[in-house]
Amino acid sequence: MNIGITCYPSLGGSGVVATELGKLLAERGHRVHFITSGMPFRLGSFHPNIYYHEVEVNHYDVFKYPPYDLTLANRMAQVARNEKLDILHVHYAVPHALCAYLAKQMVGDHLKIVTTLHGTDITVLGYDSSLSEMIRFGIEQSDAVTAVSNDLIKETRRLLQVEKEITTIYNFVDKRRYYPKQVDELKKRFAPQGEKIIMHISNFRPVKRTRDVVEVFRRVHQQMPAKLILVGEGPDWCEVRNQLNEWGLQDDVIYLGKQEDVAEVISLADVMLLPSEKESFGLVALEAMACGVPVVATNAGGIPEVVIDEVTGFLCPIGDVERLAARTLRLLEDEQLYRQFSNNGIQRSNQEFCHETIATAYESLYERLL
Ligand code: GMT
Repeated sequence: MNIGITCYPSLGGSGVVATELGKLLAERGHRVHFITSGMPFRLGSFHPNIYYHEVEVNHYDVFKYPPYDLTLANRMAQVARNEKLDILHVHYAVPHALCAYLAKQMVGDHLKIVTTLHGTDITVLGYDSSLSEMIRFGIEQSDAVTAVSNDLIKETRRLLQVEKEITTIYNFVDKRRYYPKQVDELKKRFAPQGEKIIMHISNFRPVKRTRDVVEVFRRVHQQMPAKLILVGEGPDWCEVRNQLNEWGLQDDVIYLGKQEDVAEVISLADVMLLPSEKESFGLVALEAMACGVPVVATNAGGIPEVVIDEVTGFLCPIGDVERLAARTLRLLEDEQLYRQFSNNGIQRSNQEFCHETIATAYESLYERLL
């Protein structure tokens, strides 16, 4: 098949999933055309079945705002025509589903549109009345719609009153790259006295509740020698840093910023902390499980579909920092429980979220549409 993929190419779970899926489809012999505003950051090395079509927005003085959405739709139509696309798979509804709809109007009905909902495109933007009509329309006009969790489907119906069929296709990890890595030497650099390592990875947006990460770490740190590794950057990053400094914790915090080889980094952690307020799936929780790192998270959104409470980690109510800290300590203090959760996580990620199974699910969906 000739498959077009549009996603946000910079850091973010939806871009990661879209890119990794494209790579798997290319490995399976499909020709994959990325139509994006920049090179998807996890695209990696050259593959003869992968093509990249940049969306370049012109900045004419006459426009107060550069018309990115229209340029994208135009580029989608060009690529669809030139490369004879069968499928245009867009990740994140806004504005991609609507751009794909416009492209289809330009090239004809043979182009099938698949929209994958990822989370904040519904759970945050769905509340925005300046966008919600457009999101609903984009979803309704797609030939097929998938969501990354059952909870996200429920939220889509609740917020947007969408009636269209939506199928859950979970996110995945490529188990050839996500497994417990040998990082003993590296670990000694970050935790030279054998301190336990708590890790948080996110874009530091308010929905991630990064202040709770600090609160939990402070409590754990009072009870045992521990280090906090923070990966990623975003709007709340400064506040987090200030708070950690104010509490005198700065010497036990490592800021890694944005990282590409997350499998290596995650393997450093003893616990992955994800205290989000909203999380349609929680890709980082899955990546942690695959690397044998138990997860302490909130029971927000789709997280319980990924992390099984008391099996692969612990789930706590949103904002309950006392409990999040107590659960983290329990895991770190009980070696047998820790090993059990770690093994359960590896097994669950391999069985339920294996890259092969999920790639086949998307492939079958495309075949059904054609
Ligand atoms: O988490 C974010 O803010 C980034 C966002 C994105 O668009 O990349 O992530 C969403 O999609 C990921 C991939 O499907 C999911 O794993 C995240 O749970 C989801 N984020 C939220 O729902 C907040």
